[in-house]
Amino acid sequence: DPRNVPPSVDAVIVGAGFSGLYLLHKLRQQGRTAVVFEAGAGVGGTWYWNRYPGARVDVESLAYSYSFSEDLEQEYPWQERYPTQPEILKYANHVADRFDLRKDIVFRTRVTGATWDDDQKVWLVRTEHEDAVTARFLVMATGCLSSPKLPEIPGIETFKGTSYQTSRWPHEQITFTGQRVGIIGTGSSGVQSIPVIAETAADLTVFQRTPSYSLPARNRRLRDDEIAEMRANYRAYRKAQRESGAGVPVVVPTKSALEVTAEERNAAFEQAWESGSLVNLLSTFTDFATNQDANDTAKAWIHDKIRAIVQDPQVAEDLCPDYPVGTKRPCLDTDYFETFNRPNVHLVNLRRTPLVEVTEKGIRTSEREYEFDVIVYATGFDAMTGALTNVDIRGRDGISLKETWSAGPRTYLGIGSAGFPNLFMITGPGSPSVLSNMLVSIEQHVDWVADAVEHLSREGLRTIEPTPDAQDAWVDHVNELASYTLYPRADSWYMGANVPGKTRVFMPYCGGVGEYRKKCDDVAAQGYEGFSLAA
Ligand code: NA7
Repeated sequence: DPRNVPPSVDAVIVGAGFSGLYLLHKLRQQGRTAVVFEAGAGVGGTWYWNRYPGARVDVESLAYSYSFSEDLEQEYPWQERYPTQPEILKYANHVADRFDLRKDIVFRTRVTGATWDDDQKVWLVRTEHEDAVTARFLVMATGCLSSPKLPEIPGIETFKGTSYQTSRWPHEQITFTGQRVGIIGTGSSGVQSIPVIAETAADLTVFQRTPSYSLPARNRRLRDDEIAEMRANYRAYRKAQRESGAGVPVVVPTKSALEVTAEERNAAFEQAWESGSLVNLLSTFTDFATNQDANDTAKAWIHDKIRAIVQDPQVAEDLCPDYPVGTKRPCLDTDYFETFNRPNVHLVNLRRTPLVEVTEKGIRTSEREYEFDVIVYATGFDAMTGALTNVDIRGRDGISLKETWSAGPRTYLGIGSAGFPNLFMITGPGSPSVLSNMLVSIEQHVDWVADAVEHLSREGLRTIEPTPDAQDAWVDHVNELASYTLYPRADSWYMGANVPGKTRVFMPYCGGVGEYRKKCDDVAAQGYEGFSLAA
């Protein structure tokens, strides 16, 4: 891994996850020069960092994979329905090797700032190692859930035992045998790791602020026949993915949850529960995401499931979420609720007894102190904007992206932001991103960005930048769509509600990846309508 930092390139790409890898490949195919800066020591982004026990994707492998190379699609030997983090990381490494990407990636290098030079029409990009690179384009391929956050309680550094963060998990094998473990956080990372940690820990105490809706994943090894069938139909399947709502084709619902009998409704929920697929649950009925009464039927049904699994009635009640189903990111699990029946697992409801501090010995709530050998923080991310605003990005006239977004992110299509010429975001706020199969959204954005770059070059143009009017209209549209849904009713990271002081605004575009793609394609077809292009 010799550091090979060119002084000047067509594009600086920040991040060597699935976005950065594909964009590098794509730009190279166009004959352009690019360098990728990656903070980690390897490729994979999210899947490089999130190595906690039980980490898995919750979209099926055959769908959560690149479609740009038919050879890759036909040859890659996926093992599991929902692959583990090591299997996904192996895939990312395979792609990096297969397309010879590493030679243009500079590892262990965090980008700290980027300043637009309006005379030269270039970005000057700086890194933590004092590299300085000029680039015509700056592409933030930094991921949506990549800037970790710890709980905002005092004393975290005083703990004398061992602390781990799920999103910064050590590379060596960690064992919990004989140890007293406390874990804070019950989002996907908590829900996936708790059952695995519980298997070996002497004792596991789960600190829960908000319970999650979770479905059994019914993970298993893929069968040869289903792989063969997918490979035979991949083109049609990929097309269906791109036209779908969430990047995973589903049977589109036709009925309201309120127009069918209770039996019919329960049968539909049961089928979704048995299928081990989140999108199946979220698409049982037409009005699931928009009508509280419709949503309440699913909520009550899932509460009954939890009560049927969890033996202690108080623990079961504490595990039942109160917000509408789907308004916070639901989880897929393996034996999550069952784990609370183990004698070595305890649940602390932080709504009753809030966290007060971390002490030398463990964790103190308003009720008492708990002593641990290990504390695990599964406390999530400064989602969607954190990785963008952590870099000191200065656009036209030195304006700061962070300051410009202080009242919430403002983008056009989630791809660009007014005042920041030649800056592209892959799956930025205002795009479907986290409401979709990320691979589908990533490929669509990368293709769109590469086409835009090609267009500029063909037309002899140097800059592209959203107009303030187009951006205002897009932000309004994204907000309006969200206002038709139940999403704003939950304190979710979609709303920025998990980060104290962050402005509450629903960040992703919730109109579906199919509609969104059409809009992006139309914009390009109209000569990049809503962007100003200049020589
Ligand atoms: P999430 O989903 O943001 O979960 C973080 C969890 O940590 C969640 O239960 C939080 O409770 C909890 N949390 C965060 N801060 C605190 C404090 N201060 N006190 C107590 N509890 C706290 O992150 P994940 O890593 O699990 O999953 C992220 C995404 O990755 C997931 O949605 C999938 O898309 C993949 P809260 O809900 O905020 O009350």
